[in-house]
Amino acid sequence: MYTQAMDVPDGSNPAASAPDSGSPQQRAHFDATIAADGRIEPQDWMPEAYRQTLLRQISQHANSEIVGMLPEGNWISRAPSLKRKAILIAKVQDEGGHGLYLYGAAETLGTSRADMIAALHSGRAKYSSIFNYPALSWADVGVIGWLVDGAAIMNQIPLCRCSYGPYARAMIRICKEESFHQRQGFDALLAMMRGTPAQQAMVQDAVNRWWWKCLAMFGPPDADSEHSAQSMRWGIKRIGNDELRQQFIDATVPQAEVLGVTLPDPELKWNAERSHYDHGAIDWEEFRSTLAGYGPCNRERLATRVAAHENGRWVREAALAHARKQQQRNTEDAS
Ligand code: FAQ
Repeated sequence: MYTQAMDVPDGSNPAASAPDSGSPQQRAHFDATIAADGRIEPQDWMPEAYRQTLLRQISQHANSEIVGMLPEGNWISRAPSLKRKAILIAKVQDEGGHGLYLYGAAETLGTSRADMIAALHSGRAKYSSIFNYPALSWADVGVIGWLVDGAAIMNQIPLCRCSYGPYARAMIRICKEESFHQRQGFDALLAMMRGTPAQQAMVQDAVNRWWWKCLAMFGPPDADSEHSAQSMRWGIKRIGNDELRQQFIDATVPQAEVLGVTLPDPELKWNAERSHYDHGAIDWEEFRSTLAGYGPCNRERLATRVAAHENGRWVREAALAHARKQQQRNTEDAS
């Protein structure tokens, strides 16, 4: 179990219970820590808006990890070989683990995992737009690894330097695992691209369907990004949405060339003056509509998640009953 080495007892986080009531010394300590690029820890005083921003982002991130298990999870029983199946099972389990580390990090801000899960299931909390699209073929599983995990890593590496210690530490471990995820996706696609024309066509079709959605994962353009400027001042986000998107495009084009696939953007071309690839316009209307609940799989994803939670209720209850018995026995033995 990932822990945050907190020295505040069970959920009674002083930062959460005393919003913005910080003394001048506490405020000065917070400002100085941020200015010196230090880390804020759960027991430190923090402004309420900082705490809320972190809670929002970390819980959305945790939700994305566990909803992100679903498109690939659908393919475990249909993986084309034992080796690919074993790799996919490990990857999907990793995503569940990432959810746990992140819910753990968010809990240090004074909320509970049960509340965050309830917010996700009721539709009050967001998760990444990317998981509202279907994984139609085995090539989609490879593309999710190569492009979705590739975009996730690009976004998450700077979060390893987030000013909030528990989030930064969780991200270090997550990024190591995401790197394996990205490589396995690329490897699966490479095998298909060295295969038959039908397999190659399957990969190209998957790339065509996922490319633009992956670019939207980085969030709206900086000019429309509600939270970026303040999050950057607080050292929560280190790099803006547009710059990360550009870094992802620049890193991915040469990989697409190695694979032998065409990225579905006729305007994609190297700009020597900028030392970056120029690219076409992203359909932000489609992005907003997906966020509003009208993507192709929004309903299905939430329904599956809620059903999984309900079906697992007896396991949670049994585990709690076992823990209670264990505790009782320990108390009896001690007395
Ligand atoms: N989807 O002002 P900004 C993964 C929302 S993990 C949905 O720019 P911010 C691993 C945003 O929340 C993928 N909503 O917001 C994996 C805000 O709404 P709010 C997840 C989005 O927070 C791989 C509003 O728009 N990664 O893939 C999206 O400063 C394979 C305004 O936006 C993370 O969560 C979106 N794409 O920047 C698992 C990384 N973009 O809250 C399984 C951590 C924006 O006001 C398989 N998060 N919104 O209602 C972040 O870095 C940031 O939160 C951003 C958004 C960059 C996502």
